[in-house]
Amino acid sequence: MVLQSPFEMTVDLESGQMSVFERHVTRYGRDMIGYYGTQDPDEDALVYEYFERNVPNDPGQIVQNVTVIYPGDANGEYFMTKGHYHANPRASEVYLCLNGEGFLVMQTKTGDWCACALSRGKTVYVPPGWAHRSVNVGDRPLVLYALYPADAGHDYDAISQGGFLKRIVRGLDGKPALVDSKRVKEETNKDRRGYSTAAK
Ligand code: M6P
Ligand code: ZN
Repeated sequence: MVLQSPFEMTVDLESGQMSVFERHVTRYGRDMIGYYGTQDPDEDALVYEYFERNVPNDPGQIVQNVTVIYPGDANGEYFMTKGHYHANPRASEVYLCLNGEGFLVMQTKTGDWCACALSRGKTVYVPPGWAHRSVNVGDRPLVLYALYPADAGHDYDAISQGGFLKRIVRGLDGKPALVDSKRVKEETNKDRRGYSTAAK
């Protein structure tokens, strides 16, 4: 076990900008092939990015992360993260929304699901065993601060194979609607005039 020295930093409460980070990951439309229900996002659209403070990969260490999901959609399905289960089934996560409007969509491998609305000041606890994906339904960046155990690990395979049970699309009234993944094609093809392509 590594004896980590204490450290500090600042997080801008509007933009989420961390004063120090070691890891920065960007996800463009081209990195999200197959994650959306009906259509991949424009390949050059910046869908989301995240920043992390590295700590040793030991049980008991905690990673600090800021994720920014940009406004936009792919055929009406709002921009979102890939979503993942933790490879370590004992690992949980806490989210604090700093800015924007969205949802944290969660599910278990036994078919339970939950969608918590996100807005400034809202926190969500993701217990062990729950996959999680954040979705921006607003017209400005959705900024999330998250804490999770350093040994959590990310399991994307279960998501890229089975997908999420529920998806959030722009409804015909222009408002976010939660739809069953199995029905997303019907829902998004009902009336294409109802959908924007903010990413393009
Ligand atoms: C959150 C955390 C991170 C994750 C990031 C992006 O801030 O859960 O661990 O990497 O969102 O989500 P994903 O890895 O599913 O693309
Ligand atoms: Zn996680």
